[in-house]
Amino acid sequence: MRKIKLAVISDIHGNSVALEQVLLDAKKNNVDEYIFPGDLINDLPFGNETLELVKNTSDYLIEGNKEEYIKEYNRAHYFWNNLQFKNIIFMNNELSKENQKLVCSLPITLNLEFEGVSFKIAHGSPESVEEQIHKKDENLIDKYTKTLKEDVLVFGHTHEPVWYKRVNGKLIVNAGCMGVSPYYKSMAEYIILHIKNKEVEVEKRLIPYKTEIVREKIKKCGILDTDRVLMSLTYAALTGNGEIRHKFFVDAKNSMKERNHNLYKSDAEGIYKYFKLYDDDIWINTYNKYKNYFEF
Ligand SMILES: [Mn+2]
Repeated sequence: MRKIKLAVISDIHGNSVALEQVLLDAKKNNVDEYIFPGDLINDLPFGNETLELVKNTSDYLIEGNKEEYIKEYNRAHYFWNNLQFKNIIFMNNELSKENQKLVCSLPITLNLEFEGVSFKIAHGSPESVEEQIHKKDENLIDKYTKTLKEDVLVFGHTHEPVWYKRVNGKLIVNAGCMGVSPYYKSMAEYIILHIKNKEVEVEKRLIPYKTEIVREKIKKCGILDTDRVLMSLTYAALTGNGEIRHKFFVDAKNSMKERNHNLYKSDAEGIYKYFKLYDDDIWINTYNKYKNYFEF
């Protein structure tokens, strides 16, 4: 049987600058097939560039929660006034008609087979784009490996560094976060799966790229006129300043608790059900508190 290499590139989040370097690295490594398990676009505003690269590379694409937000915005039956939604609305308006159509028609999961090994590809979990399976979630890992029909489950979404385990006779792989990982500085993470004789080996790859280019593109594209907060938080993550981003969210969450508001609207459906929503004044006040540490 032939040896085959699969690149899995998850959670790009619009970081076309990092994606270019990752694709070059995969090409150098003679990768045969590419799989993109969702969150292709949002939070960085380079969605069209990202989707052009992705479309020209592979047909194995699924949606993440970020694509689901664009879909929901186009269904248009919620209020979209919160500052946190500015980023989604900006991206929706920037997307070409063709890319918007693509984003709104992506499948939720994919079943693939290579050289006799079967794969289930999901964003969050096989049941939901929003569910998170962390490395420590033994019960969830047990549940999904027990019910899995395929040999391998591949997903992302949690933005943890890459991890994988063999449980209940299955291989479960979190492919990490290529575009906005808070665990590295100016580095993009992805994996290459090596398949030979029905065995799968996981290789983590960490690829350097220039965050200064990302910074200049953010300044140029117009997003800062509508959203400085999420851009500052995102840029902090990819430049190794995850600590300040973490402090921001701890503070904002505490402020919400003090007001006795829930971050989720438990009686709502769609985006309001699973989007962590902070009151606008808390969002802005917390940003102002840490402004000196942020890039934008
Ligand atoms: Mn996600």
